[in-house]
Amino acid sequence: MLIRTHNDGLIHPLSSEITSPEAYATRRQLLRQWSAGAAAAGLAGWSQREAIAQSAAVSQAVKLAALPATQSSVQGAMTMEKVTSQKDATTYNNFYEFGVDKSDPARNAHTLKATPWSIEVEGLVKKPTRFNLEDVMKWGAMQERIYRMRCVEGWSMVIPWIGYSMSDLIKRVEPLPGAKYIEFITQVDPQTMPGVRGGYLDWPYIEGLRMDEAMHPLTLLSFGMYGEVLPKQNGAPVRLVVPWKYGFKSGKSIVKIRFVDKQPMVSWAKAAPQEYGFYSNVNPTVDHPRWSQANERRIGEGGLLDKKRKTLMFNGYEAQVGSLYSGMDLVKNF
Ligand SMILES: Nc1nc2c(c(=O)[nH]1)N[C@H]1C(S)=C(S)[C@@H](COP(=O)(O)O)O[C@H]1N2
Ligand SMILES: [Mo]
Repeated sequence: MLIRTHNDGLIHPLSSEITSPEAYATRRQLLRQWSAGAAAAGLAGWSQREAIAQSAAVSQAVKLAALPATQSSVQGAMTMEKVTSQKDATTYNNFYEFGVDKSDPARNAHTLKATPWSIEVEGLVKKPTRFNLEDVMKWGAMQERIYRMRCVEGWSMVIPWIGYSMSDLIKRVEPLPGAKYIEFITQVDPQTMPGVRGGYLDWPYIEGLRMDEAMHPLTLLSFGMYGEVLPKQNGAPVRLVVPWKYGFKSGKSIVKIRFVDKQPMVSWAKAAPQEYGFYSNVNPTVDHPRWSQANERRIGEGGLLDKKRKTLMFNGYEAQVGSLYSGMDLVKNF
């Protein structure tokens, strides 16, 4: 794979436009290439694999398949802000299943077994079914979307995701009228996820959205980033991306989607209910109990000493999503 650096200007070419022509192929071929890449990595000797793991650049070491996409026309989906470097986006991560340090996922996530993969759709839907990832990938047209992402810890990035609106999946599985919320349950495997043995959270990692939030066109079911399939440390092979909420709402490596009638208990609210609520909308006026949420540090803009940016209401997506919360007390519903 060519390692492409996104341009630094205000206009971002579509990742697929700068992909070599031979990288275009059907999704089935892409998935085959992808698993072949993973297998080749598996054949490498122990010491070599250790070296790869230590390099904190696993995503570059394991060749990732291109994931063609068209530019999104969804309102607000293509921010013109400078895109974070692919290196930063793939080496500074939160994925507690692989450890709690920012560098742990890039170092440890190579053990994640991302293929074969299936997603179980259960609860209040017409016909609960387990689907193969390859089939789910065909339920929507792959689009590139450049989203601002803001972690609850106070840092942010701009990432060119690839995927389709979650609403495409929801319509496809036909929720019953009683379905008011969706629970997203992610992979938990102590054999391949060293952090799971660490007991930081009550596994599996679970996230949730209200049905109208999940149906919002900006809510993305993501299969790739930077023109390629998702690196493991970023939640391969499929994750949620909800750009107006703190980063933790964007659950990685989803294995189950459950339609429910009551607000689900989600991992971070369960772990620290006084600090994390169900909604977790980015809101510069509602502080975390232990720190302000008024500002953020954009990764790649010069480190800890760099001047901070002001955090925007709903992470800058207020025009698109503000109406979902009209009349709600956002201090109470944090
Ligand atoms: N399964 C799982 N998903 C997760 C997390 C996690 O620990 N486990 N961390 C969340 C947090 S706190 C953030 S900020 C984002 C980070 O996504 P990125 O590493 O792709 O930027 O993933 C979210 N999704
Ligand atoms: Mo986060």
